[in-house]
Amino acid sequence: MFVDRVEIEVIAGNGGRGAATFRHEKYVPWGGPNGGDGGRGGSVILQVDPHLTTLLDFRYHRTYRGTRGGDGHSKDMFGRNGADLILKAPCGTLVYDVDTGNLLGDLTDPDERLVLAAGGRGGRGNTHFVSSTHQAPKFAEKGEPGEIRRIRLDLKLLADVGVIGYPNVGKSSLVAAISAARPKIADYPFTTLTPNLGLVSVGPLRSFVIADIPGLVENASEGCGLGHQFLRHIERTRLLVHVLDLSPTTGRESIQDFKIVNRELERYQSEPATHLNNLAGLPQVVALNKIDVAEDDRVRSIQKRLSDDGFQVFPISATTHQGLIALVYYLMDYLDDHPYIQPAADHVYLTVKDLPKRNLKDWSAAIEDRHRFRVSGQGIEKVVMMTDLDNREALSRLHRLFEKSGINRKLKDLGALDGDTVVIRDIEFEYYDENSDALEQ
Ligand SMILES: Nc1nc2c(ncn2[C@@H]2O[C@H](COP(=O)(O)OP(=O)(O)OP(=O)(O)O)[C@@H](O)[C@H]2O)c(=O)[nH]1
Ligand SMILES: [Mg+2]
Repeated sequence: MFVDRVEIEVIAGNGGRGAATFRHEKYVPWGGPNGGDGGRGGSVILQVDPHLTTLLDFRYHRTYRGTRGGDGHSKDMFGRNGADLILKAPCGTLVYDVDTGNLLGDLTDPDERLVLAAGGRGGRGNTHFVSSTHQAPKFAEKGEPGEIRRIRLDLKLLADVGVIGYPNVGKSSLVAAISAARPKIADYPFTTLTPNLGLVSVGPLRSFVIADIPGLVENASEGCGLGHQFLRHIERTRLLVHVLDLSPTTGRESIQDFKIVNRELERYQSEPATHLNNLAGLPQVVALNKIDVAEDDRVRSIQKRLSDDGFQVFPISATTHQGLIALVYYLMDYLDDHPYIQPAADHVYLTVKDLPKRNLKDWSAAIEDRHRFRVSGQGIEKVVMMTDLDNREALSRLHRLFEKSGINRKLKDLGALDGDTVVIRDIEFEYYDENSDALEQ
């Protein structure tokens, strides 16, 4: 089965907890703090596996998690880092953030990697919280939560040459005759239901990848036949081979078919709109197939007609292999003369690392209800989630931070009264005026 679009959820591992421990030495009953940091949570990473040609594996499993980081220990021992989860995808996989619509990356090189969700940092042990006024902090940080993201994987196969044409004209037969691929071939339309890739070797050193897709019929853009859905897989090719059937038994007019297919290419809209090729603008060569059973006069007249229109035309037979060498060498030479140029991106490629840094100053406070306020902001939410709220010292440190960052002042301006509820993420705090020391007790 061929799957070229999936949506998954990726959840990176949380960082491990920092330790809040103290040295125990002989004759030193209460040594200094020695709590080690928690380990980093495992990230979820997508990596290209050049042997894959489909996203099928993602069909059966929708949520992927990195491992949690280990907790820190006493004696300054750090927790173990969580294992990264490496997911494999074929070359040509475009990665989108479902919620923002941003293109996060376009994986085109073998073994290329992209972090889909970064693991959380480990919580710091209590050694980090020593200050001149506070020599023995009895608290440590909890680990940073791992990133959670909804991701769409969108495969657009990478091939050098695309084979197009009306159904049953011999597209798959051509690919089978010149490459090692063994696509299904049969004497009825829509034998090919999903794209096939074949590697064509030209002499000992040169080769190119050819893609065979299902046939196109009139009004494919409106969903007739198999519609336009597979055309995206030839968007990244550099040239197309348009196959026409010249056998007398089809009862079809080859030039007519040629026009129909080209009209459908013009109607094709890349979705989502990308910087990739406009199919109608790709160079085309024409393969007049089945010449083993065609009338010579007809071959000559169609060849002349299309040559006059400026096309390179190759009379061939995928069955007897007549004319294939000339076609293959032409394609190879064309590709050598027209190297693939990564199109200028009209998208911002954002990797997780490029995402805006979480800023403690970047928060907002709003009234949710009469006695209920919400404070949001990635930085402040993260600090709250990493604070061990059961620990009084840790809590008072958090309270000082609310004070220092101006959050308390803002809440007061919004009309917060003692005893009101302040929500950060899903954690509720009780508001007290900054002059009150209720939280510091
Ligand atoms: N005589 C003759 N028959 C051919 C030649 N090439 C293909 N055929 C026959 O044409 C029929 C269709 O071939 P396919 O290769 O399946 O055609 P296709 O264009 O891939 O068809 P779809 O995938 O259905 O669009 C098969 O019966 C082939 O054996 C040829 O050069 N000569
Ligand atoms: Mg076919």
